[in-house]
Amino acid sequence: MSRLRVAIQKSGRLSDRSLGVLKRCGLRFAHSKDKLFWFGQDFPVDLLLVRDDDIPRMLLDGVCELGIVGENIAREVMLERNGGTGLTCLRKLGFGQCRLSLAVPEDLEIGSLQELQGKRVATSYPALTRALLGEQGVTVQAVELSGSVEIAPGLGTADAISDLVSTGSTLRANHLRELEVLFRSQAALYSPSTPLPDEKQQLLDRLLARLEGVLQAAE
Ligand code: PRT
Ligand code: ZN
Repeated sequence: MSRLRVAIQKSGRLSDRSLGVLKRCGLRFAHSKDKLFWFGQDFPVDLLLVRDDDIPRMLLDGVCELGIVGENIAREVMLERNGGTGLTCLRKLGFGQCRLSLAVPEDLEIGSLQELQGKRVATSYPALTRALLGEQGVTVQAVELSGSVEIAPGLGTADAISDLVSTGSTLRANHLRELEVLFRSQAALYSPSTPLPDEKQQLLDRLLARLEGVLQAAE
C-alpha cells in the first residue's frame, strides 16, 4: 500500500498553521513528543517535521512527496540548486504572508533600484534577490547572511538589504527604509515536478480535493 510523506516546519512561524490545515483535511497522526516522524492514521499520509530550509531540498531529493514551505524558500532553493525549476506549487495556503523587500538606510538618498547597481546587498536569499533585481536590469553584489540581515548596513558590511518584511517594525527599529517590494510570499504546498507513481498520484488527488474543501470553507 502506497503512502505519502509531507514535510512541514518543526517549530517556527509556519508550524501551527501547517499542522492545522492537514488536520482539517482529516489527517490524524500517531506521534511521541520530539519525534520527527509522525505516522498517519486512517489516511496513508505521514509527517516529517524539519527545518523549513530543508523542505525544498527534501522534495528535490525524493525524501518526501509533499512539503509546506514559504514561496520565498522554495524559489531560492530552486534557483540555487536547479535552474529555477524542479518544484510545483500545488496550492497557496493563505498564511505566512510576507514580502521580500529591498531596504536602504533611512538617511541614504536613493530613489530607485537602479541606483543600487554594483552595490552590496545583504540577504538570506541571494539567488532570489539577484534574479529579481536582474529582471529589472540591476546587478548587485549579494552578501549572504543566515540571520540578522538588518544590522549589516549599520555595521558597514552592506549598502542595502533584501529581507522578509511583514509589519515593517524590524526595518524601522534599524533605521531602514523599504525602497521596493521585490516579491510577495506566502506558505504553499509543493511537490516535485516529476510525475508520481499512479497509486501515489491518486492519494495526492484525494488529499488535494479535501484541501480545496478546507480552504474554500475558510475563505
Ligand atoms: O528553524 P527554521 O529554519 O525552521 O525557521 P526560520 O527561523 O528559518 O523561519 P521562520 O519560522 O522565522 O519563518 C518561516 C517562514 O515564515 C519564512 O520563510 C516566511 O515564508 C514566513 N514569514 C512570514 C516570515 C515573516 N513573515 C517574517 N516577518 N519569515 C521571517 N520574518 C522575519 C524577517 O526575516 C525579519 O527578521 O521577521 C522580521 C520582520 O518582521 P516585521 O514584522 O518586523 O516586518
Ligand atoms: Zn529556516
